[in-house]
Amino acid sequence: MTPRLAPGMLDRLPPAVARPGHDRAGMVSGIAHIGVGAFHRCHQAEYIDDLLALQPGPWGITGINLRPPALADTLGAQGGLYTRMALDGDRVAARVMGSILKVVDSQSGPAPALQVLADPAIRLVTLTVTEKGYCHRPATGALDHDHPAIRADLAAPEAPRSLPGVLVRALEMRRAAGAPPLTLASCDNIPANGRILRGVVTDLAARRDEALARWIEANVAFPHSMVDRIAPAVSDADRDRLATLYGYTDAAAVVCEPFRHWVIEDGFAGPMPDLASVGVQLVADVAPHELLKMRVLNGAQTTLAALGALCGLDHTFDDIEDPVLAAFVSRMLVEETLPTLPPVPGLDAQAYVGQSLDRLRNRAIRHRNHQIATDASQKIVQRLLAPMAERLRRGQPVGLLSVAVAGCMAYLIRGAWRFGAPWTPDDPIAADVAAIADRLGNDPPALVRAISGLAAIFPAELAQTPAFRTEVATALAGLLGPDPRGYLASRCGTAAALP
Ligand code: CS2
Repeated sequence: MTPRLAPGMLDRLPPAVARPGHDRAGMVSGIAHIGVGAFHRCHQAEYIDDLLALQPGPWGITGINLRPPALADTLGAQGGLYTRMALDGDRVAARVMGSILKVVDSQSGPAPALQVLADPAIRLVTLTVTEKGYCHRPATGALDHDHPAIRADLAAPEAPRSLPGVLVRALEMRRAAGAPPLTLASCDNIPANGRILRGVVTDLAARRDEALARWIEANVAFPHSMVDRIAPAVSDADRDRLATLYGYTDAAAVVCEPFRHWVIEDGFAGPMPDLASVGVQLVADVAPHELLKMRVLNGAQTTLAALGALCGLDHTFDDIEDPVLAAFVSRMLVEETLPTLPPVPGLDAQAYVGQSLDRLRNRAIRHRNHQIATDASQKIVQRLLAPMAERLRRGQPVGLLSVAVAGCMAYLIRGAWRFGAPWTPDDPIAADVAAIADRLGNDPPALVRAISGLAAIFPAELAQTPAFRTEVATALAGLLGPDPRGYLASRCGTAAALP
């Protein structure tokens, strides 16, 4: 039988698999991470593994999941070990990571998570809980007071269900125990993630206890960060490939591209791991880095996912190989997105567009359009709507960004059409859009008016701008028509390139 990855196997790994460069025996955990999904394993946990190899310190990670999946049977059964396969064309760089010391499942109640988070030995909590986890309203960034989990947490603060509720309760416990200051670092791909986290935590705390909110202000840091690495969902084929190549099985394996990047605001509470020594950029202002990444790389991914799905394509690399989609997204980024971006010191923005599109061409990264289109409503705010709003304020054209936004609407509408729905969208506004599409049928101007009236997503300033509504409605009519690809070609001057 093929053996399964376990601590006892570290000395017997095949030479092609790199192993942790540190001794796991004396590891101590000073970091807790909430949301131990593929991204964390490919990103923060790898940087920390590098750090532990370079300089021993109390920075082992305790991984916590507040939502499914359970970790006990995968990472837990492997002593926290897992294999990261960085894929580039035919090349595989496999490495077993040893930075996760233990994992804690807290899906059926907050107690296990609170026990870890309240431990004074924990000095840094990192989080990847997806956009929805913050219980905020994407259009404003503020805590959503009507969110059912937030209401429940205000009614029963000692048994919180939401992420902000769990953090506030943990901070309350730390305060009562006289624990040292703490850094809470959001590593989610949401704009101004540190500010949003600070906002939802302090707002919820203040609603319960003003003194607790003041203690949090004085004792907790919420650095803002930009994180980057493409890490699609792992498939059975990936796990099978690992077993075939290396002769062991790994239920917690992850795959990603070779590229990685982490920029974090230099503002922590108390001692911190020396992240700069492993290539993390510590800066005073993360915003320019974040805007560039979200509007260019993520903007391209969301645009391609929606338009690619409408054109019957499956993966990002299929989309970008299509000359029409590639020409469209590149023109959109260069002509409309780039002029909205503040300069990033030492970086050539045009070259960044080229590098981002090249990353999306990596055929070994099987990132499904439907995966990226999941929760698109939460993502378009920063990826597409924010640059559009800026351009409209300056009186600049938004024809290409409108096509991308219309693509996201068309993705939800086509998924909602009762007969012959090609896919089932997974999005917090999917039910609202389905009700709108049922009521209005194929009437693009009315659809755009109704969908952009969803105030949690579309800022009123944008939704009420006539140029926004007419441009998006024109594009929506084209994309809901019989030939979305032909329509795209007509919008970006590539008709001649059509086969
Ligand atoms: C993707 C991101 O699923 C998505 O929304 O756009 O996960 C993307 O791959 C990462 O942000 C890359 O750093």
